[in-house]
Amino acid sequence: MSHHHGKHKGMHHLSAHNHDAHGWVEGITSLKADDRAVELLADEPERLPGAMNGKASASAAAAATAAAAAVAGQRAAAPAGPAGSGSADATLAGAGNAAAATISAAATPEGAAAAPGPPGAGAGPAPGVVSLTRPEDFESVLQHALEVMAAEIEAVGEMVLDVGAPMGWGPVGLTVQQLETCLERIRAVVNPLQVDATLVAQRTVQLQTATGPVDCLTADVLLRRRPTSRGPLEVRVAVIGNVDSGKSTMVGVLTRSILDDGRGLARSKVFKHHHEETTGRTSSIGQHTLCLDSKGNILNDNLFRTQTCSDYIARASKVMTLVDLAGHEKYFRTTAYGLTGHLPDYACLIVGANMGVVGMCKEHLGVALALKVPVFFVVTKVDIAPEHILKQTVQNLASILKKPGVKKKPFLVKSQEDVLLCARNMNTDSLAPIFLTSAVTGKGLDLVRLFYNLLPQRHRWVDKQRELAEFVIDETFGVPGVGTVVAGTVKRGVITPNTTLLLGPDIGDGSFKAASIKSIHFKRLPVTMVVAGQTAALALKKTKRNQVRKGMVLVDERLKPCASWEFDADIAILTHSTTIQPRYQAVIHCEIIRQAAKVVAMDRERLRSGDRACVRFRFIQRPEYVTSGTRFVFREGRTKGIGIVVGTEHQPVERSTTAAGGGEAGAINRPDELEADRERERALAEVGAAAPAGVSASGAGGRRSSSGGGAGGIGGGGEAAGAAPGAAVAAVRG
Ligand SMILES: Nc1nc2c(ncn2[C@@H]2O[C@H](COP(=O)(O)OP(=O)(O)O)[C@@H](O)[C@H]2O)c(=O)[nH]1
Ligand SMILES: [Mg+2]
Repeated sequence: MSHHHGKHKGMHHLSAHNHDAHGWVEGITSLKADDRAVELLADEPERLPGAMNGKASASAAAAATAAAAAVAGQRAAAPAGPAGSGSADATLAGAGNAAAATISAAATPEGAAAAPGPPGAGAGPAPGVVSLTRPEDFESVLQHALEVMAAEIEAVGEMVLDVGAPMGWGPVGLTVQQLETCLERIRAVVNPLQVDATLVAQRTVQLQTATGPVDCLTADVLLRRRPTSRGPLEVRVAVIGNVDSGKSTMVGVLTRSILDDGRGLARSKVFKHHHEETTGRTSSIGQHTLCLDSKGNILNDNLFRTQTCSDYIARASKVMTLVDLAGHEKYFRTTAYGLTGHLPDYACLIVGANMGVVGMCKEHLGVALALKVPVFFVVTKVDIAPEHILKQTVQNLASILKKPGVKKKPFLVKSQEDVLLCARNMNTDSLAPIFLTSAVTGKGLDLVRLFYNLLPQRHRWVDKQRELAEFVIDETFGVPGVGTVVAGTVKRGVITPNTTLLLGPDIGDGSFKAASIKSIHFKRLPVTMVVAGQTAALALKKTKRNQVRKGMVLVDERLKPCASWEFDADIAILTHSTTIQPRYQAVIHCEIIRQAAKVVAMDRERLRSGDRACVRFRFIQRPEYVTSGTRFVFREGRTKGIGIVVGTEHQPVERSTTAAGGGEAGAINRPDELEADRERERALAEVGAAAPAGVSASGAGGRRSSSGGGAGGIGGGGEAAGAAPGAAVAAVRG
């Protein structure tokens, strides 16, 4: 790593061309390690257990993190010589050594505790010493691993097993015969579950044991379910980057199995049909599909067309939806929407090797980081970039990624082995894989394809599938002969035809009304069910087109949905051009919601760059369906910030139950009360001081209040707020 601390001329050269108009990357990269905002960026409320390995999940997660840290740590030196390619400098044994060295620094406390320590190594370094599974334990270790695997594959539908590796799956230290046994037994277990097991890679590694080095075998085995009635697994990737960096071209070459000519050939293939496809629609976003079968084959060939892809979908076990921001990437709202609207699993930042990290590239990266969408990087056009420029581009990227507010490990992907490691650890969001490619010569595309193939879903949707249904609408159409169709993403639960859900908030009064599902399409293929994690188009019975809009939801009535005028959020400010105080107003970009809101209460008096606080926002135009745990970004002029919803007026943050009782909470779902609430809002705007009880800091005409006592803890609560987000605001409302 030490290589990188030197100054790179290239950075200065490239930053001269930077115009990250809104300064998202600057906002994040200028944070200091001890700024409170960093915590919000680093929070991981939905951290996955180590889903892709067969070990008990805690240690699998620890192992995954450790392995990522290890290899990334070791390979962090790679960007120093990116162009001078592929000297296989990182042997797996070497990675193992680095693992031991980095675990203590990088792993979380419980991770470190769970990591299997080599016997006799104690706390001391003894790097890379592993203990092999004893022959008499082989059967029981294998049997246990198979049981864990069977449960997991049933649940999630896809896994990549790291067979025989020290922190991987099953017995460690395999002979040829033992590996053969493992593979046979795996197949025997998964076959009845309608799952295929495919050997992706196999290699000999030298493991250091207490008695000396031993050559052993390891293998990466892809398990993937054959097509079922639940439809394919879907993984969504937002393709982001500066205009002309090669985004549409990359989507074209990947989904059509073609090469580009450097003059827009691949892009035109994607566009030509895309245009027909979207006739009558006003979508600024193009969705393209990469279909994968249960054996890991890519089904897309040069006959693939997005608008007639249903036969490909029917054969697919997994589909990657590539969301291309099309020609509108210069609008912030498109960027924000592209990165939250369809709940993307990952973002793929395309960087033109010859152009570097410039223009909207930085803004897109910043917003992805702010929303905590894990990013991987495809540096393209290496065919036309001089070597020193390519080097600068990669170095510049690497230096951004290592800043305190970002803290990602840049990892130059050079081999199949690297791809496997990155795919396995991508959902931990600590690794930043970088691919070097050309859409014209095809360089690096095989690795990118393999990576897409193996990328797991980021969220453990199987858990969400057990919850009550929630469908987020992002587009609406009137289809002749069918009626009103809404397109969007299943966020929770399972949806089948003929179920009735509540549709809302109503455009007029914020209410929820019954709507029943007539039929369901998954990517143009009629299906009998869609599940959490999939996008879908739902035809609604007896619902008029003008009753639906983007931003509404369909939810199970047992959830008793309410539209919220107000929500509490844990926020952080990224830029210092302004201070934020009550009555501050900003546009909130939260999944499909885009609306101005203003701060009506906060737990400290003012906020500057790098600060964190808990605030209550209030929408200006209409109430929205907002749920806790959702991340958002907000912006007003040059001020920008990030946040996470922690409660609404109906479901205030924890510990607020006593404080928030009273008349206001929970009352807003009735139309008359909505109107009353609007009245209150108008009155408030006019008088400018008559704040409702408990939000006194928002009064006083927006000037900084010396309110002290009257604020009931608003001013002084700053320190406590970080520890108990939202508590202060809730208390204030009492
Ligand atoms: N030489 C070369 N040209 C490329 C490559 N990738 C894209 N291009 C060209 O770059 C131009 C812009 O690409 P496009 O995909 O439209 O960029 P977008 O605006 O990011 O979607 C097109 O003329 C492409 O043919 C590449 O790897 N090598
Ligand atoms: Mg484009």
